Amino acid sequence: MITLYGFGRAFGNADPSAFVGKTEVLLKMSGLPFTLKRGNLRKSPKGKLPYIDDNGMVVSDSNFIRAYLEEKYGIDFNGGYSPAERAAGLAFERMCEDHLYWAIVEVRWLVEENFKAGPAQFFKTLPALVRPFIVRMILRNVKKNLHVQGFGRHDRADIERLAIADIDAIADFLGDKPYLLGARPSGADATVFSFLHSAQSPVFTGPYPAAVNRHPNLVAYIDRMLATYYPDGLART
Ligand SMILES: N[C@@H](CCC(=O)N[C@@H](CS)C(=O)NCC(=O)O)C(=O)O
Repeated sequence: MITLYGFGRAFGNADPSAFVGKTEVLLKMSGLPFTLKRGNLRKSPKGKLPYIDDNGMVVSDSNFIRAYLEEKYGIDFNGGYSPAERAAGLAFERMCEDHLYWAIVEVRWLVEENFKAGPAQFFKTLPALVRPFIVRMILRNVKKNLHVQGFGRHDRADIERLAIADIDAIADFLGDKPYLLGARPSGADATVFSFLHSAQSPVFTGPYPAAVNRHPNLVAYIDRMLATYYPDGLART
């Protein structure tokens, strides 16, 4: 039995981390039995979530989890698409994971009301005495990461322009196809759906929910993915 370690349901999404949400969809696509558990960053081999434990075999990072499922269980996430189509899918995945992701981090962690409505919840269980100190330290780290990545050097309006261009590009590429690459879902949908659903979360103020919702094809796509992979809703299974 495979156990997927994530952060748990939150913000109307499968997980506050779109990487965990992506991995959950990949596991659902695979048809393999799995359970979800709350992970501990200190126990994660790479200090991040998600990771899986498959009868003692621990694999971290959504991309390596996908590769593991392909190699160990012969799961085909390619959806029968051509190499060129899959290459386009991979480019959109990378755009979500390494570009759009950082705008989502910025709006959730550095906009005060969003931080209070969202990430602050993660620290509720810390003793009140040390909580402000730890929160300040973590926020400093988030800012440092954004600076190193580059988005932290732009003002918010410019970050928003970059991220909205990503969302618009996904909408343009999706067009009237049911799934990113065509009539059938593929591994790229696990990623693109999960990041769009994160951007769409109404818990957070800012332009991203509207940037998703003004594209009827993206809204329909998210709803289609939810209906397919979460037919019982997002209650914890
Ligand atoms: N490349 C990784 C990225 C995973 C990742 O960035 N996870 C974040 C949550 S979105 C995390 O665990 N961050 C905790 C930390 O950096 O301390 C993957 O594809 O799984």
